[in-house]
Amino acid sequence: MECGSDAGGTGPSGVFKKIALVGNPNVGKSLLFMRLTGRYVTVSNYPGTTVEVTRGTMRVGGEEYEVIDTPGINSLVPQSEDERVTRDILIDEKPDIIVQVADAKNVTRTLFVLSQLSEMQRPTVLVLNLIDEARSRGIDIRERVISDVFGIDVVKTVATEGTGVAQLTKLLRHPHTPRNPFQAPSIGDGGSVGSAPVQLLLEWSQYEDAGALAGRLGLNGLVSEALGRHKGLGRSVSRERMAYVEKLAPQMRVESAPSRIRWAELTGRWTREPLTGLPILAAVLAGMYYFVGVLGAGVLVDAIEDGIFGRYLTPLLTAFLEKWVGIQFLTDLVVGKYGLFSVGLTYAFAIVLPVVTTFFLAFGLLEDSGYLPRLAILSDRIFRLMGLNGKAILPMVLGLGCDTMATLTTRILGSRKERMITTLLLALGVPCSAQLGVILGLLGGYSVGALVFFFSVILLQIIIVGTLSGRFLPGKRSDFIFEIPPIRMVQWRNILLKTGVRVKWFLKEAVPLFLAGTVILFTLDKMHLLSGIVRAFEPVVTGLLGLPARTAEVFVMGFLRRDYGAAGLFTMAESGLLTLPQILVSLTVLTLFVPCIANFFVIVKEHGVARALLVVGFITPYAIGVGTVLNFAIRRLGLPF
Ligand SMILES: Nc1nc2c(ncn2[C@@H]2O[C@H](COP(=O)(O)OP(=O)(O)OP(=O)(O)O)[C@@H](O)[C@H]2O)c(=O)[nH]1
Ligand SMILES: [Mg+2]
Repeated sequence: MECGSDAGGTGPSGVFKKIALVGNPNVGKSLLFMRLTGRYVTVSNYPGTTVEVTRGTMRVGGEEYEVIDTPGINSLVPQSEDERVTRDILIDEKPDIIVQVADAKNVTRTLFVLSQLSEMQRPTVLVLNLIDEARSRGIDIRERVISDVFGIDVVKTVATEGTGVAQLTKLLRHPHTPRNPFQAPSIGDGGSVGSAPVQLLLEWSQYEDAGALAGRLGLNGLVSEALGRHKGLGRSVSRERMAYVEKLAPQMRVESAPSRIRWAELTGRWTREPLTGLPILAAVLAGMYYFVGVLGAGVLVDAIEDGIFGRYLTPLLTAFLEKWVGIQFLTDLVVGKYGLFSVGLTYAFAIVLPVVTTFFLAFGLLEDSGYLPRLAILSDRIFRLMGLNGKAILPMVLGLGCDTMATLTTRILGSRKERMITTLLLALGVPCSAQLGVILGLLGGYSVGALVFFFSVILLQIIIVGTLSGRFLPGKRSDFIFEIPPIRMVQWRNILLKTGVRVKWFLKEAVPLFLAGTVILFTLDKMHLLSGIVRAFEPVVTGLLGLPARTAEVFVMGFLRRDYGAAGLFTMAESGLLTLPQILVSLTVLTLFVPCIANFFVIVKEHGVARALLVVGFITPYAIGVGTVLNFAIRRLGLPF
């Protein structure tokens, strides 16, 4: 369901001791998790890759441990849903060892989290990762000083190369409980109740019931009393902690001149300035189009669909069934008009598979280079119109990979309103990888003008619905705080691995639904119900949308999965059943149309049944409305290209 993510594994039995990997976003926690446990998790170059917990196991000194990979945090005081997950693991699962993974380039952020973690009083090891990047920027960390101040072991690693991982495993045998050197001046000594994290509890009390949190930590009444005494000091404690850390950081870092010109930094800057950023964006989109639309949906689909399937597999299978089996019903079921092989498997393997494979390869490259989050800065102004901020671009762009996964990623957004709007816009207007590939292939075959026209119509809907919901939905916009990752040399191994996992997920997820859809169509057709359904939809499909009545079948397919519907349109267009205006209208309706089943269930999981039904209840008539307007507009005014 989660589109190639690794979430949902039950993990070990819970009898093992636990190690939690915790730290700032995008510092290499998941990569380190893979190195330690051998279990696959998604690794990408942007904050918010991990929004759910994954568990694996590793051996430390002959003993088995459960290792937990957590979402990144900027602070132990959560500002979004994913940060809360991590904080709650620390409170409720009381890990036996905390491994803080940190970005060696950013000592201040590292120390801020470390100073909060040290109040939890669990054995802790600090991993300074990304040492290679720190070195090339001339930053050296005096790990001995950190080790002395906090009383814990510190190890330097380069997770991409595995450097330092063996050393870390060794240190895990005897981890030390940190000392907490930070005393908030506004509380002074009066706040200390043994080793209880009173300061941290006060910080939490700004947003939550600190008494309840203390209870979950198993702390006694003395703590509640201390909290009562210092009520309202949470904000001062946070401020003082920051000031403390900022004073401490320079003692722990030595900076020299960077070792070489940072081309990556320059490119990174160019991608963010509108003057250079927009042409770069156009180039990226064109590259995507050639790779996915022309190579994937054109060359590869032709080779597989017409070549392998059309010339060899289908005729061979048909001949075999006719000659050796000789049961007409069976022949129809396998290779007929709604045959499991001729439609279900052909759509999946000959049309959608080449498209998703090329898409995921290209997308992996964009993810790991660090390009995607840069779009956040370019688009901040537009998103502000919609009651969001640029941070929302990340789930929106990830939706191009898979709307289901992207809906989960909305957890990185700061407010409930932002999550709801983004979820709605994802379900409404963001075509997922398979569908997008088919669209590129289909429209690209006509002209670039057709593509630009189509995406303008869709973007316009996103902006209209986004702006209206931004204005009328209750709630607020959160601040735009978003760490933009550096442009990085990509690791091809990671991209290939990620693509492999995603393609496998696609096959597991989509093929059964493609087959089920085909069986439904086959049965309806055999029972002579299909023509009835097509007729029932005729007023809408033919009357309002100006499409051939048979397109109703495609929309029925689209209910199951939008890419299944898109593949249906693709074959209809191939057989010359649709004109260009009809292709544009049908693709628009299908794109705006109901989210796929998996996406629907994730919306239910994240926002409840009522809101999920509301989303669908709004989107379906809206999609038909836009299709209708488009149909009449094109008829009246013609196409603008
Ligand atoms: N150069 C270099 N890149 C690294 C290193 N460790 C991780 N990376 C890259 O950093 C990026 C982030 O890695 P992840 O493992 O996804 O980071 P994370 O901490 O799990 O991120 P979130 O789940 O978003 O909090 C990826 O592009 C990695 O390839 C390292 O030591 N050196
Ligand atoms: Mg991660």
